[in-house]
Amino acid sequence: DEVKSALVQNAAPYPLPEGKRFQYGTAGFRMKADLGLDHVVYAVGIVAALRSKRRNEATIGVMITASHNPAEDNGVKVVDPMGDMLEQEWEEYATKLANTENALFGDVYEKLTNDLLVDPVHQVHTRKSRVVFARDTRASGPHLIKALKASLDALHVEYTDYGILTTPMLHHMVRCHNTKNSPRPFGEASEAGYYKKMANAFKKAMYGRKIKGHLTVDCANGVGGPKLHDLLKYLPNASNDGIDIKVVNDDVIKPEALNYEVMLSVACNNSLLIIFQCGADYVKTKQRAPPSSNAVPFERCCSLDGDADRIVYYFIDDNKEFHLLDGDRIATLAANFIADQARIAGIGDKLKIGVVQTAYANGASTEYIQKVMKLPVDCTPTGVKHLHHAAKRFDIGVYFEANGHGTVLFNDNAIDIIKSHDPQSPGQKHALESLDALTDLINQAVGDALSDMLLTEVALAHRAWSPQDWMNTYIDLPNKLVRVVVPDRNVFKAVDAERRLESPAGAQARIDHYVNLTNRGRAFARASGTEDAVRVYAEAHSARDAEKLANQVAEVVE
Ligand code: NG1
Ligand code: ZN
Repeated sequence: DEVKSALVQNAAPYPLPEGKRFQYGTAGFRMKADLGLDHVVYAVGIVAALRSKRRNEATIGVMITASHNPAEDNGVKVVDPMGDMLEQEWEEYATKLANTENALFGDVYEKLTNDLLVDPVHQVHTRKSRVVFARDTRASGPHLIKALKASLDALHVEYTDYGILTTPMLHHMVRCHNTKNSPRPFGEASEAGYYKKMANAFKKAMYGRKIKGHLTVDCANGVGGPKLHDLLKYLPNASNDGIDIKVVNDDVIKPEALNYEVMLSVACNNSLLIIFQCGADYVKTKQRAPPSSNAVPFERCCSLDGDADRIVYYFIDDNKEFHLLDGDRIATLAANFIADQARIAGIGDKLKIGVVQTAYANGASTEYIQKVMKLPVDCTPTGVKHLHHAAKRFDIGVYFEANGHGTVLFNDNAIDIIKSHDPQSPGQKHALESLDALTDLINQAVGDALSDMLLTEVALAHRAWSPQDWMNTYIDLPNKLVRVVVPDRNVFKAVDAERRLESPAGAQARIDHYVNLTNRGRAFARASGTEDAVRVYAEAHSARDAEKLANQVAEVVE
């Protein structure tokens, strides 16, 4: 019929490259942008349209980004109605469509329609699918958006193009659209709506407290830069009891600077361009500040990644030594603050508060949460969809990956208790109002660097903590992460939240052997979900032992 032939026709400029196999992974599809990603994006338009129909015309999101990866890369992922990641079962349909030749798009679409939308509720031709989409600042973005629109047009999808957004802002828009008429609307589905919601919540959550000194934010020369500048227009500034933010690495005019900083060095009449990396991924993996950073000792600094869904904090001490406050630290700070407010508000015993981590969380953070904060900890496989899912099992679930991707989820029970509890004192009232503001300040759809940054600032201000005070809560175990290139990473099958290898046979026993010989040793190996490699993590009481253990485990998998 008409739709089938339009699907084939509109695909013409976006052929399936020969000899490539695409797979929807932890972060959707991600690759060099000019190696056929436009074909993949075209296919993802079809997935989004089908998904919208399947969910009774709910609005589905499509985000074009490759986060912290190089500027030549790009990627695409689908956002489900509540702003979470595409349901796992559908990753397979996305993979199937992405590997479909243009001539067969009509047939595969028809087959998926018959398989997925058979019941009469999903009247394929009478009701429209709804999709919203956005992209980051990468140069390949506009061309990919064109490919996306081409398939959406073929299917007569009703869509909104949000232009350039951070990934979490797009998730926010999706959830706003789908909760418009619900008892708990998420907010206004516009950029201004997003900033206003966050700024108002920030003012309320601060409760007149002051933030000491200023915060330097490295935006990785990505989309977070312009969006943070916009957000600042809504936030009270330093002269107004607000927040004093210094924005660095906010150049999006040169898209090739994404995740990099370019410095001009002039010496002996020669000028030289020096290129360094920046952003959250660099800071976390290299354990050092971006080279251009000129922060003074004990000044708060943070880095976002290329699409502003990850954040890590750091500072240098008076010996210029670097100290990282990563996702584990943000999780403990947030959980501690929220649990405290709940106790002060008199609702602590009514709420089940917990923290969700992955095996990459530093063992010292896990011990601190369990033994000092006395909160339960859950461990899930890598990838935020697993953490997000597990966090829903708590009334208030705090989840973060060590690399700085995470958020806090409040379930209906928690929100009802916060909103309906009758305060018995001004102290209880303040704490309840702070908690209520946090439910808006925190982007509960997905991990959001801008939102997590304000949450961190609020928590530090309430405690009157310097970054050093925050650092002093526990001492990280020395650790080492190595990437091992292997002939076939698919032979590595991990179990028990990826903490143990089930195959190849015998590998785990050898890892256990080395771990048992190490003081406070813990180590694991797993196949990466985003790169063609195996990752080895090891920690121990000393840096030397952690390194040694990592090398021993790397030898086991090599
Ligand atoms: P892989 O490549 O599966 O280890 C990486 C990160 C994850 C997550 C995903 C998605 C580490 C060790 N792994 O996954 O935490 O962020 O990318 O982007 O940092
Ligand atoms: Zn990212």
